[in-house]
Amino acid sequence: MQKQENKKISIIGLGYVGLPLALLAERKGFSVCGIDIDTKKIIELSKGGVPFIDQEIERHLAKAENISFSTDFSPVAESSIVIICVPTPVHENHIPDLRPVIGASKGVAAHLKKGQLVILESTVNPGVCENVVLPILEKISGLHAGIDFHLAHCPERINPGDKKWNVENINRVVGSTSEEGLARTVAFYESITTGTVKRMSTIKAAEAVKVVENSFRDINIAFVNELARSFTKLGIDVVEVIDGAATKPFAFMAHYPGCGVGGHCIPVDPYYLIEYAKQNGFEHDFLALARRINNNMPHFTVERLQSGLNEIKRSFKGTVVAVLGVSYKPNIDDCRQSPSFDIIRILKEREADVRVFDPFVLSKSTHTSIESALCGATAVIITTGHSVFKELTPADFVKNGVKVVVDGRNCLQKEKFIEAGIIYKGIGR
Ligand code: SAJ
Repeated sequence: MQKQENKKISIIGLGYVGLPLALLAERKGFSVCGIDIDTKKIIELSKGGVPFIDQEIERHLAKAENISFSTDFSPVAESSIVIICVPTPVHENHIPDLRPVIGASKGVAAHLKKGQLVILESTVNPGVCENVVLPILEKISGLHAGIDFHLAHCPERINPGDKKWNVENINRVVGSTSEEGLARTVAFYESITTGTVKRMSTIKAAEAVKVVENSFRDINIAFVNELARSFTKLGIDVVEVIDGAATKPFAFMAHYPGCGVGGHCIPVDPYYLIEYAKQNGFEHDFLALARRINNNMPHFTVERLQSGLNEIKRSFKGTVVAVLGVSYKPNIDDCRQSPSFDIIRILKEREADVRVFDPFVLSKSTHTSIESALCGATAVIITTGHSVFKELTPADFVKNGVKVVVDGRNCLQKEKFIEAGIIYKGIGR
């Protein structure tokens, strides 16, 4: 007989993953307590404010009646299910940083009760649930996994800004250290989502799914980024070729070159697998090479600008360069691991006079409008494909005296810029 959950759940970590999940569970009839160590965030949420730009979340939060927010972990004791959704970044040296997961596990463990189900949604490499989270939960609570409480993993699949796939309809995979944990976790996600919920044979297999799906994306982006560098020498438009290859309805999945790979998933998750495999005696040469290729795209982008400045016999020193875009992908305000920061750093090292504008990230912009950023600039680098940048015409640049445009996201109409006499440099075209 399936244990009847008491409909109370705690969600630890209220970012892009935890907050949509908390609001979905509330809409599906659960009594939810959102827990986060960020006091400012909890105060804002308690007043109905959303700590990042997302109209959908704002709408759901305004209507939510059975949700509360807390900075301390004591509500965990009343919950039948506790879900950990904290970040899993990497250190500067690309070594996984599990401190948020460890901190959250300790917070949960201090209030863990018999019969509870703990689910980790954070993206981790295989082995973290059993070798890091489980020992903390057992040691601090004195309870035994698989007997007194259950531990499961259901990797998050939130895609910020995605209009089609969301927390309510995306398919999930689940693994657990016990049959009861698996059954309860599957039942929970089947009760709140319309997507499929796939049972994995082990919790390690569930952990491996997420790092594999995101490594898949990283290597495919590295493939087209390498093609972009090669085709620049060959004088072939790589975007045209990719679009040509994409007419093949099977065995090809289009990815596109750009000025770099940002975000909290794609440039991070492969390192979790690389490091774990290394600890177990295997070197992921291919994954590591893909990371090197993608990490080098900001340099390549600045080389493209160098090539354009050479045509007008200008050096970087003292040249006004406007960088349009800070967030790591279009029309959102998330700038974690954004390649824009590398490009800005390299330009400053080359002593260019750098301006920055991103309408979604004004806090990191030096200018407050496109016009003010372009006025008097000799060169522009588009680093984020925001819709508002895609709409820019050659006239917007010519009237401000811009001579060189580096299209870091291949989002402008190349031919029109060339016709207008602007030196256009794309990534692979
Ligand atoms: N990028 C490229 N070329 C591409 C695709 C992306 O250069 O063809 C760059 C983007 O500009 C960005 C970075 O890679 O800087 C990451 O882009 P992303 O579209 O992968 O966005 P993310 O990081 O939000 O990835 C999420 C992931 N979702 C989860 O981890 C749950 C990823 O698994 C999804 O595949 C991805 O969204 C998606 O498909 O949009």
